[in-house]
Amino acid sequence: MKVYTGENVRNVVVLGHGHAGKTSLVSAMLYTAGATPRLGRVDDGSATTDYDDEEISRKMSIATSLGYAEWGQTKINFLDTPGFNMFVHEAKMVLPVVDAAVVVVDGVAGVEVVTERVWNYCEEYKTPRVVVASRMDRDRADAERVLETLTKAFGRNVIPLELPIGKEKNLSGVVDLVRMKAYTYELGGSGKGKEGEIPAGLKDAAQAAHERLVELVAEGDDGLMEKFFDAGTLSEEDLVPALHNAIREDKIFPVLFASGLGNVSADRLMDFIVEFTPTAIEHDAVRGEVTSGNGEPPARKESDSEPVSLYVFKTVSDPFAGRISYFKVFSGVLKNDASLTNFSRGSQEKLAHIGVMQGKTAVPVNELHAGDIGAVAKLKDTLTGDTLGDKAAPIQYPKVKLPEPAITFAIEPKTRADEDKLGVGIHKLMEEDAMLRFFRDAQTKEFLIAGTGQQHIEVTVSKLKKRFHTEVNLKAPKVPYRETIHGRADVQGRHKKQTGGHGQYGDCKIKMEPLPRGSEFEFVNDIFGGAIPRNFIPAVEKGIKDAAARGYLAGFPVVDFKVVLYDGSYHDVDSNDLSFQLAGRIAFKKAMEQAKPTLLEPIMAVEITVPDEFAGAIMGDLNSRRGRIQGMNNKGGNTIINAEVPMAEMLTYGADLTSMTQGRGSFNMEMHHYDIVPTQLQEKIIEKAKAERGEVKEEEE
Ligand SMILES: Nc1nc2c(ncn2[C@@H]2O[C@H](COP(=O)(O)OP(=O)(O)O)[C@@H](O)[C@H]2O)c(=O)[nH]1
Ligand SMILES: [Mg+2]
Repeated sequence: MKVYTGENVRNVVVLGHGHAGKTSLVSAMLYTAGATPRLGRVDDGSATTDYDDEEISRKMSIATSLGYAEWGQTKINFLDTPGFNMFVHEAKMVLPVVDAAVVVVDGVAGVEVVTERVWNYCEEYKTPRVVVASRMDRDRADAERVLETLTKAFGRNVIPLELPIGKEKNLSGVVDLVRMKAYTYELGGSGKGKEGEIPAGLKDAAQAAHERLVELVAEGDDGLMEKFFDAGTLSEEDLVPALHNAIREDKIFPVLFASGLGNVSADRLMDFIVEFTPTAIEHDAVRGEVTSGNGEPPARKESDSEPVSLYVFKTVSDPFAGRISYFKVFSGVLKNDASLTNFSRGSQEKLAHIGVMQGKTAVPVNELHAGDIGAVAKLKDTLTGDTLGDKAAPIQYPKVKLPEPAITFAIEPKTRADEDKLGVGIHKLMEEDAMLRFFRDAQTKEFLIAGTGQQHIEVTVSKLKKRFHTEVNLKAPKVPYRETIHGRADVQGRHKKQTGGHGQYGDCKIKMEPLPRGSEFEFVNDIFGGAIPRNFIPAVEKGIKDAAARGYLAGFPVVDFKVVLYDGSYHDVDSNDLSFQLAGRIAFKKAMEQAKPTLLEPIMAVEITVPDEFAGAIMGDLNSRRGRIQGMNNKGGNTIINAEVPMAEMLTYGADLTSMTQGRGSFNMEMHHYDIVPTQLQEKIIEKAKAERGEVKEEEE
């Protein structure tokens, strides 16, 4: 393969709502550029960038994958991302390594929920954007309406650079509004357009749109404004570079039209990317994070002449090839077989067999220059987010911040053999999936798996089965209830066993009182005059703590209470540590009887985003889940609801929200605080917990 230097590379992320046509559009470009022998299709599993088993069987992108097109002198690296709520963090994770974003919208629906989400990601990373309305060959595709939804959501700087020729299944091409030429295609053809004159019926509309474009470009540039006033228009020589700059500076967001499946205008889109989006090295220096001291963070220019450095933005765990690390060369030239330092972990790595990815296939290369993207297999301990480079010039590029997982399930291996394999499989999957968590709940002792939503967890379970031959069952997690007290108590706990031989004797008097939420446990020693010898006092405390951990009402840990030990007695011979532990335990139980015990439940802070039309139904539903609405905001057609809801009511919320909003809602939640369970619910929870525990009653001491 040819060697490309940064000015001849473009790194382009393809983003947008699920089913907008992203993967098909990438396939169309790859085919048109001659990278694939046939036009890959999502529907028959032949799309280059949807190659994973899960993606093929679900007909949707789940992870970001890469492909490249060699177009003229330029190599365009495409990063095809998933557009479903649950997987859209995959898109966010690649923003630090791209030069531009192709935001794909559906020609019928226009802007949708995830379109806005990814647009905001681009704002955060100041990524230049071009919008492509694809699937323009579908029934009811409508360029006017798509443009309306775009300007409504993102403002008047979203402006068409093309007009479609023909509608729906008669879509036959596009008019280029920069150079005022027409390009026509055969639906399902080679993707290479035939240049010609603008059809007579479109001339006026094209002229008007051209003038609007020229005005908008002139507005953003004082020098051009004068020329524009003098001449009433701008020449191509003035318009093209000004437009390039305006796009790079996020002042103008151009809109193009296409059909991925019909392969209309794929060549125009690649021409556009080459001409109008920034090259891979047309940036300010990339800043590292401060690693030591308090000076300026180190920075690197994206240039071949700087020391080599690269940032790993993705990891794939392939059952055959092992771990594959995807990276961007931010500076210097990476040679095959290089030995680099992993600055994030302080280890050395050998990069044998570097390559570039065409879907699932790695194409070997000898070197990669600053700005380019590549992949390498079998790094020892490099993970996503790590920076590697020349030992002499350490730097660490910032990692992408992701939200916390929204949903948790309990995960149970089906057999003993599955149990042995589960940990290994899940940890491999976690290497490639930044939003997957696996842990054991200290209180309920269950293994838990957390992710962005039900489907995310289902995909994980399916990967465990196919890749690691491990089968599991999923269940709603147990709610980690707790117990506490409302009232006070003053009791004596005495343990006495003095029949023959060596006896046991311990005796304590304690007061118990509630503490504010979150205080856990406090123990005060108020013994004067040696009623209990000093060395036995920790034993009393331990007895109480152990008993509290086992619970009183239903076996949940007792929290937020204070114990004052104020009196007791002992026996010179028979008293020992164990006796005082048992005395403490007995005292605790007696105190609980008096102190009005009650159950506490975890309350989650929940943030839900839904299109406005669903807001009413969602609020009503939250009410029925004992939720308390904390706030509501509107943003571009979406309502964001903040609420506090008991965890017990949210165990299946992912699936419920999907069915209530036709998949258009998303949510996030995290533990917020513990609160008292309403009395009418307590009895049920206690009975259920006792039944689960098999009601083993401790024998009375
Ligand atoms: N009619 C038509 N269908 C398309 C077009 N592009 C994609 N599709 C279909 O729309 C569905 C979603 O396409 P896909 O490329 O997977 O969308 P993505 O989720 O944005 O990657 C698939 O069934 C495609 O065959 C198009 O240009 N025209
Ligand atoms: Mg896709």
